[in-house]
Amino acid sequence: MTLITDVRLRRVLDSRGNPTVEADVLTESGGFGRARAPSGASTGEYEAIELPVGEAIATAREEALPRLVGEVYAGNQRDVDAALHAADGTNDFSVIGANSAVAISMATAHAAADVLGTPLFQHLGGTFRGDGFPVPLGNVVGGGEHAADATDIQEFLAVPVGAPSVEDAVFANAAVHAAVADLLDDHGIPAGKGDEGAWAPSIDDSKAFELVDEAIGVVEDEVGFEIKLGLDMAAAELHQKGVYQYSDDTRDTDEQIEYVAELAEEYDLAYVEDPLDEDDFEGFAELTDRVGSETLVCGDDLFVTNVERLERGIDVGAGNSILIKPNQIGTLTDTVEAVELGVANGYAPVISHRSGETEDTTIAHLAVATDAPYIKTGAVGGERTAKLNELIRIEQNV
Ligand code: 2PG
Ligand code: MG
Repeated sequence: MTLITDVRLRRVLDSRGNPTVEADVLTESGGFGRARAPSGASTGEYEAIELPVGEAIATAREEALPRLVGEVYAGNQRDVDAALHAADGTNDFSVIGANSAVAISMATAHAAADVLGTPLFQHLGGTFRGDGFPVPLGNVVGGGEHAADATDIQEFLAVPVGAPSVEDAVFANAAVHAAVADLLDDHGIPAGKGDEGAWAPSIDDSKAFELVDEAIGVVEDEVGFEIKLGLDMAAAELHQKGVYQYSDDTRDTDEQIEYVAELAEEYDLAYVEDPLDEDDFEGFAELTDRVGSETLVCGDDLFVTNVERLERGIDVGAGNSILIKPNQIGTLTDTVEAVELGVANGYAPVISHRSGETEDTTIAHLAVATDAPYIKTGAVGGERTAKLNELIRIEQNV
């Protein structure tokens, strides 16, 4: 039986050295699951609420555990997540914290998979899931909220669309990351790394385009398959007083749309995330109209993994892709509902890490379980390779 018999919550470290919530879930038959909440830096205004860790743990113990322990079967994920919602009582998890909620929700899924003796992706995806694997988007140069004194655009991503396997794709992204380092070195440009392990040199966006484009070309020649360029512009962070404020430039909405459309054309962008502010559904729609046949226009801060916001986007044609972050919405059930609504309406789901991460591998399983075409989880660094290496293992074991 999968009746939940214990939930243990504790404070552990994330990759930025901040505290985050870890949950252990135990079941009647000896099942065990463990998961950790990630944490964003460029968080969307409409995300579920991450509470200070001590408060999240205390209120979850008080409000959620009595509704879970001895009450709910770990194998019934919808019941587990409904209990978390009932314990919280708000629509943004502001009482027990989305950080406690997501850790418990994901840990319970791990415990249920353990009871069944099946890998998590199999438990979540079931026997009739597709047999595809997600293309990893690898962050190779970045700035914005993820590094001081670096690019305005938050993430320059390698997108190995032609890779014959996840393993080839993962190594291609690491090779682009290394090739960027060589080029920086050739140009005498020093660079540390940002929160997600991407290079964070003090260069402007146009120089970053030049270097990443060249690095991708070098690696494409080596590996013999196509690698494209993608971006997360995290434009809500640039948007101030009605304009997009770059280091050396200011763009109004029309100019921003024009700028992104030109970039899409010039660099043959496979992917652009959050090219406009998180409230600008119309701007997203206009850009999607212009470039959407060739480029995925993805809403992260725009949709925040929330079906109501996605429905609004679907109504006006804003974007053709949705970023999926379980901690933006708080439970696996809500997360999968956002994926399903997206897929049903032609929005490509991109399962994503956060800038603050742990060694948790749940999103790798979630991406395979939902047959997502893309996963965004960095290129290098232990908390990123935890997911990438798990994808390689899953690919070899199915
Ligand atoms: C994003 C993410 C992850 P953060 O904007 O997509 O890359 O960053 O977790 O800081 O929101
Ligand atoms: Mg983003």
